[in-house]
Amino acid sequence: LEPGTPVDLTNCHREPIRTPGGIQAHGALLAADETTLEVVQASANADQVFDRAVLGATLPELLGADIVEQLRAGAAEATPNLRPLRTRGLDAYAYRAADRVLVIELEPVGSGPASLTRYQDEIARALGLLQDAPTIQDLLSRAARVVRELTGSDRVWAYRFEPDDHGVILAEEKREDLDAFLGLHYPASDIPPQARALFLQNRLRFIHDVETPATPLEPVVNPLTGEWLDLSKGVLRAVSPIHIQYLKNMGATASMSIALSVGGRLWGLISGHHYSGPLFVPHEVRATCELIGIVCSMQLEALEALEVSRRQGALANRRSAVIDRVAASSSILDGLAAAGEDLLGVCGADGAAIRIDDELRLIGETPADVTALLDGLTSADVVATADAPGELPGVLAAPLAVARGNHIVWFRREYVRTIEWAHAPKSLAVKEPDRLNPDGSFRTWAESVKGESKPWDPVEVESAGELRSALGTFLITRAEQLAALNA
Ligand code: BLA
Repeated sequence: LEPGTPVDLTNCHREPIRTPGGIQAHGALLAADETTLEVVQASANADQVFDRAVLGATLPELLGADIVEQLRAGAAEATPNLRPLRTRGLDAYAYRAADRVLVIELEPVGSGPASLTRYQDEIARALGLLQDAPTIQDLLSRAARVVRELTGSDRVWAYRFEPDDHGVILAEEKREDLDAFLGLHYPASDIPPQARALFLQNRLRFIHDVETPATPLEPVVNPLTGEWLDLSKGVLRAVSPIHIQYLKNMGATASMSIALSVGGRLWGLISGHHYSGPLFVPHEVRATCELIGIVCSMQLEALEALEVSRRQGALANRRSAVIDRVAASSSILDGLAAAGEDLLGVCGADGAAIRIDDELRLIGETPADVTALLDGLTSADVVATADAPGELPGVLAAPLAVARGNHIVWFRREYVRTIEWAHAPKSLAVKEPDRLNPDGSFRTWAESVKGESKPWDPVEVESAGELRSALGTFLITRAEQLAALNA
C-alpha cells in the first residue's frame, strides 16, 4: 500500500507501518539534511517544544553543536536506540532514516532509577533468574514477572508463535482483579507479517497512550527523498490505527512488546498492557527490557536444544532395543515384530505395519486396509502426515525397498484437541469485523480440531529415518556374512 492509504480489515496486512507519517504525541521529531544539518521536516509539535519555528533552522541552532556532533556519530552505529543523549531535559535519539536524512527523536526523560548501582544489582538479579530457569515454562514466567516489575504494567504475558503463526499465551503476570489470558490462542492476523518482520529489526515496541492521536510530520513527504519518512529505527513511530482500535477494544490504554527470537526467527513476544491510562516507560527501563528479551531468547535457544537432545537420546534408546531384537532374530521381519512397544517407541506411534517380501506383521493399532495403504506407497523418502483419512490419521512411512513393496509404516490415532481462541478466528478478518467492534470483540470461542493426529515431531521423523538406515546397514552386513558362509 502507498503510505497514507486508509486501512481497514481488508488491507491492513499491507499497511506500511514503517512510514506512518506521524509520531506518538509524547515526543517530538526533527529530520535534517545530514550535510547541511538544516531541518527539512518535523513533527507538528516541534515548534512548541523549541519555542520557535524549526523548519529551516539548523540542528546546532536548536540543540547545540556538541550534542549534534555526538548524535550524528551515534546515528552511524547499529543500535542508536540504546543510547540517547540528554539535551534540553529530553532524551534524544538519532538515526539515519534514508540517504542524507538524519532523524532526531526527542522524548521525555523518565524519573529513572535513583541509584545506578542498585539498578545494576536488580538487572543482575533478573538476568540470574532467567539463566537459572530449568524449563521454557519457568523461563517465560520469570521473564513476565521481571518485565512487569520493571515497567509497572497491569499485565505482562509471554506469547509463542505456533507453526501456522497463530499465537498462544504461555505465561502471565497480572493485577489480581483482571481476567486471565493464560492459555488463550490468538489468530495469526492479529500481528500481521510486516509487524513481525519489524520486531526482528527493532526489538521493542512501546505504545505510550492509545487515546491521544498521533502528531503528524510536516511536510508529510520528506523533501530530500520525496518519500514518507521511515521511522522503523526509532522509538516514537505512530501506531497503526487498526492496532489502536484493537487495543482499545481490549480495554488497554498503553502497551509494550519485546521480541523473542531464536535462530533469526520471531519465536514469540513478551508483551504487556496497561489499563489505567497512559504508561510511560522511560528509556532506561526499556533498554533493560530489551536486554531481558535478548537473554530470554538466548535461554530459549539453549533450552530448546537441550529438550531436542533429550528426546533424541530417548528415541535412540528405543532404536537400539529394536536393533538388538533384530540382531537376535533369524529374520528381520520377526525381529521387528518382536520389538513390539520399542518399535512403536522409535517415533511415538500407536501402531505399526512391517512388510518384507510380501510377509506382513502388525503391531498395536493399524488400519483395516493396511495392505492397500502399503501398496500405495511410492516414495523412497520417509514421509509423515498427520491428517490422512480414516481412524488413524497419523501415518509415518519409512520405505525399506519400494520396488519390492518393503516398508515400515507407523500409525497414530486421532487426537481431538480444543483450542480456546480469544476471539473468533478461522474466518477471514474481512468476514469477521467483530473484533474491531467494541461490543462484539474478544468473546472466547472454543474450536475443536478433529481428523488429525498429534503432529509428528521432526525428531520423531528423524528417528524413523535413522532406524531405516540402521536396518539397511544391518541387511548389508548380514548379506555379506551369508555370502562369506556360502563361499
Ligand atoms: C501489532 N498486534 C500487534 C502487537 C501485538 C498484537 C502484541 C505489537 C504491538 C503491541 O505491543 O501492542 C496483538 N495484542 C496482540 C495480541 C494480544 C495483544 C494477540 O494484547 C493478546 C493478548 N491487528 C489485527 C488485524 C490487523 C492488525 C486484523 O487484529 C490487520 C491485519 C494489525 N497489529 C496490527 C498492526 C500492528 C499490530 C499493523 C503493528 C502496530 C505498530 O507497530 O504500529
